Amino acid sequence: MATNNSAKFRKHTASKNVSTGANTVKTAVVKEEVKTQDSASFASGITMSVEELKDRIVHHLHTSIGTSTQKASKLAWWQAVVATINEFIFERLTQTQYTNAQKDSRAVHYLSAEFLMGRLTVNNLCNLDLYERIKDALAALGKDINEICDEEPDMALGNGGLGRLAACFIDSLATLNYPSVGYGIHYENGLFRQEIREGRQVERPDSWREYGCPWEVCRPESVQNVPIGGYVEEQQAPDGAMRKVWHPAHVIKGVPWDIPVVGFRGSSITVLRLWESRATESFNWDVFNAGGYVDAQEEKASAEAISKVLYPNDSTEAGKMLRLTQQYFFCACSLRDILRRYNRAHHHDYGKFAAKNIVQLNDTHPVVAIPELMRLLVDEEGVSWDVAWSIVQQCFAYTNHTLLPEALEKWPVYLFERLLPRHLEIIYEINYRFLNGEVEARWPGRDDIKAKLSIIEEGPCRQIRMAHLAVITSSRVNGVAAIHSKLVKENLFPEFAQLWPNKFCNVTNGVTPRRWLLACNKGLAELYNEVSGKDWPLKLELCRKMADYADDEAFQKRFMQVKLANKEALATKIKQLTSIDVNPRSMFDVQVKRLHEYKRQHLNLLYILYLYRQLLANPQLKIVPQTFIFGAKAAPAYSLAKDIIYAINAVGERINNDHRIANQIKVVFLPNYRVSLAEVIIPAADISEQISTAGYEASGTSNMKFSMNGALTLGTMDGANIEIVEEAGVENNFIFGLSVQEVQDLKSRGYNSWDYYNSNPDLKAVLDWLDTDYFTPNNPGALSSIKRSLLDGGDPFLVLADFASYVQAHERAQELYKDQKAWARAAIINSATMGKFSSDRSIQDYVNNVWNIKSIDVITGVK
Ligand code: 26V
Repeated sequence: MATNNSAKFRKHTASKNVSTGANTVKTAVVKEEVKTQDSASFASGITMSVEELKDRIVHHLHTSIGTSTQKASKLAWWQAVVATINEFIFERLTQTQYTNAQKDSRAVHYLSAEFLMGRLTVNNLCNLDLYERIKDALAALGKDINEICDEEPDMALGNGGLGRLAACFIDSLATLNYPSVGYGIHYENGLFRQEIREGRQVERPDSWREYGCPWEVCRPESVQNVPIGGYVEEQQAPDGAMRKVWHPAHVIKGVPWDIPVVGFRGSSITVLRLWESRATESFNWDVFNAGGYVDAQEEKASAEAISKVLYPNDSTEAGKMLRLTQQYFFCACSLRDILRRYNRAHHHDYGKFAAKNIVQLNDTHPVVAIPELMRLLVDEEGVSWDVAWSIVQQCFAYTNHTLLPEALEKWPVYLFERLLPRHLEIIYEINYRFLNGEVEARWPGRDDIKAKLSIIEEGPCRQIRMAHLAVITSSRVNGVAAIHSKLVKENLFPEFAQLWPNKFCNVTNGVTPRRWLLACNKGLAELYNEVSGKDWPLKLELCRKMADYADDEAFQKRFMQVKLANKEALATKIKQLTSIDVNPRSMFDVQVKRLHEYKRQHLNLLYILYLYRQLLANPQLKIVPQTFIFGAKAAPAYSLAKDIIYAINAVGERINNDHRIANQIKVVFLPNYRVSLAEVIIPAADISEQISTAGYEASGTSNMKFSMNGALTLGTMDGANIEIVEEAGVENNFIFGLSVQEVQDLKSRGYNSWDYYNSNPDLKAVLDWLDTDYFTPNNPGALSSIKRSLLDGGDPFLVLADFASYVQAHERAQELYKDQKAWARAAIINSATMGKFSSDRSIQDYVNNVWNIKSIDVITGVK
């Protein structure tokens, strides 16, 4: 390989400082180097041969699964493989837990209502360095590893970015040996399964553990009881002091299920502990004895309902009560678990509690943990208010993941009164002390500021602002990308930032390179092994070495061969799922993410319509063949989002079957987008569509995964896109559209989308097309809700304002794609420069700036 290309590489690195016109903020510098393992401990330490592993699989097929090699289904083979891997995992789990208990150093508890884990088999095999051996062992048994691993259902216990981030963070915590536990909810049904019927989304239940989940272990010894409902009584203690006694109406049982999360090379195992709700036996028994069998069943059903289903992100009123119950339930179980572990070592002396524990609140969903910990310490452990408040303030930190007003959680006071009467009193007390203490001291007599900062929002329906409670209490508050953290501080919480400027910080998101490169893109991983050595999954910065080969034609060819193979695999998947034929040599342009107006899938659709019109108007026109690939779930009650899915399918149907355009463009909507599908889609993308209205996408994380896998970003200066192009070079991506500042300016000047409609004939033509029956024969107007929202609805996300610039970005992309060498160069540089976006770096930023914890070497040999 030629290496004489440093001049060009220098050109690319210089571009890090190219001005982007957007407000960028430098992220916190990683103070401590991300820890890597000694290369002497190179592999996972598992020495079993292929032959031995083969025997173990057969052994488990016989003794754990109870079947034979002749009879076993694919599912049974998969279960036997998992049982084989679990032999190693459980041994290491015991060793990790023993070590952590011995060291008794500060641990992080990551509280998240969502963990979008996806599948675990391939990931665990790669992290344990067992993938190749198990593949060979299965091959020797006449089985194909891909087919066997395809049996595993996705653990879809999350909506999207926030839940997947939690899953990446758990992976990094395990890999970096930080004492940690992930706490969440053991939903019986994850995010709905999406079917597409006649172009429309239909939601179906997702039962990921219908036939059991072989990774999880139930821990009956750690069951917790959680009180709920009832009333509060004020009692006088023998010493004359007044105290509050809560008489709950019910007690719910929390049953913990542990899922071991394997760090890279099996370094340590972090536990994901998910709580399942059950009815307590005692209650059932009493009702049963009183002759109320049916009542007892009802009680059982309502207790079990708490962890039944993950709610999709939407702003409907439906299920509010149950949602709050879910949040309280898992927080209460988790805090009891933390206290139990602490008290085992410290005998109810809370002097060191904050030194030993930090709780990270993943968005506002677990914020009810704050009044719950106050209640446990003050009411149940007899700690004074001031001491408890000081402990609680040191223990909590809060991450904000969105600026969307409708997504900032507020709970009606009446709900709290009914469900958590004592917590409501505690919240009032926290609020009273805050408003009359710090706020009054800073802004004396300013009732307007008090009203603005209060935890309670006054109005016809008084509400509790969970984000305010989180900010007031937490030691640190962070956003998830530099631009987002700046907006959190300056636009969302400006007065709080004036009170406590140092409380606010940024931790740019990251993704685990183990799942999102090593496990899902074996071809590219092999190239990195050659160029950067085998430590890159631990130290993603090492990948930068590949940029040295960006101009090497032989290397470019190999890189593009890997991409082509991935595109062929995706084309096969597309055929299998949709019956659509796509050309793997066409440019794969991909937008996969939740459907939301701010993410602007409809901007993408308008461009496709524009391109299609050009082709119809000019039959001689030869363009770069393009395949537009979408994947997106819409919240069930979000009707415009569902209409956009329908429109993509209707337009796709027409285009894909229009022989006049000779297959120059294809449009594919892949149903049921989820982690396991992302693992096939992302390695195959040429273009990554990241086209949110600037200022609305807090970070985005698929943008990082796409770039790592060698896609070029076609996107706005929003969220982490800004930092991605800072690393990869703006000239190696296609940036378009208004900046955050320009969006703010345009909105304050008064935006009128009709002006864009009237002055751009192409835009007018495609919007008018939606009103006809061209795409929906015999049903004119079936797509017109999109046009209505963009014109009569005022186009709240400035789709029309960015349309012309978006078209130009696409034109630049096509120009570059015609020059495959130049394209390969840009793709290589994108992939090579994503070191910053490893979730290991994010975790190290949290450790340095928020958590103050130490990594621990696991003591081996413990039985
Ligand atoms: C919630 C809701 C609820 C009401 C209706 C609309 C709506 C829209 C979005 C959300 C989700 C808010 C939290 C969330 O998932 N944020 C995502 O977090 C990712 C990880 O930090 C980040 O990369 C994404 O940019 C951000 O949208």
